[in-house]
Amino acid sequence: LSQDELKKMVGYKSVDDYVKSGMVVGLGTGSTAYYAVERLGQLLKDGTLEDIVAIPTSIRTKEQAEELGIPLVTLDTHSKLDVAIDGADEVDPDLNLVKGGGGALFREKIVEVCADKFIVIVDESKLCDGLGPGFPLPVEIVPFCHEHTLRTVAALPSLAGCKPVLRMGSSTNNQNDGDEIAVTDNGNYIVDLHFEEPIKDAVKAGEELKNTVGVVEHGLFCGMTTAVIIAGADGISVKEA
Ligand code: DER
Repeated sequence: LSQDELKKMVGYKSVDDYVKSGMVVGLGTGSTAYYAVERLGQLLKDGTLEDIVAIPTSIRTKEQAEELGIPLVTLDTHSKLDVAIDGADEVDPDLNLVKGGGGALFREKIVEVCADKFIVIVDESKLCDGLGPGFPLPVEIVPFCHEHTLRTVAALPSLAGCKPVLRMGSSTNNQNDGDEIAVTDNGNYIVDLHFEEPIKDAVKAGEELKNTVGVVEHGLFCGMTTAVIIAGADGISVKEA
């Protein structure tokens, strides 16, 4: 099975297993979450699901959901969600995550912290023993004096040894494929922190990042995951927190 087929499997299963009629559903961002949104659109269209409202975590997810006719609301009218479904860039054994590879980490986190259940959908390539080396940690920062904030973040004790790279080109991936600074849906910049060794204490690192003036949000999603649906060569497995 290709990686894309694995992503489709977990995307569809997350909606089949966790979304019921009448729910308020958070819609994640990225190539795996794309399939969960597609499945929700299908089940609404064929009448399997009814009376659903959804909250997108990025402009591109909002556009995909609109095309599928999924009724959309925002946190302003719906501060409590029944379930949110999203992908991840890395999942450690405690189900802590690195997210933000697609540049949507702020809107993802503000939505997903409001969900009773947060279901993470990944192919097995995202599993790791420790967060950091497998995928650089995205941190959203304000544009004002961003070099100063980049240096300040890189010097944080819990992030010792990281190499900060200001994301260039498209904000939706960290390929740095352009000569313009990438800008998020919220008008901010992203610094991707590259690590040789795993982050020792992800919770502490997250706290230090949030306490740094100039940092809007970071891609460490700790203690938020309800369950991870993992598609691998030998089938689908579910790990619950
Ligand atoms: O940017 C994000 O947070 C995405 O959810 C990312 O973590 C996973 O994207 P993928 O499903 O395309 O790998």
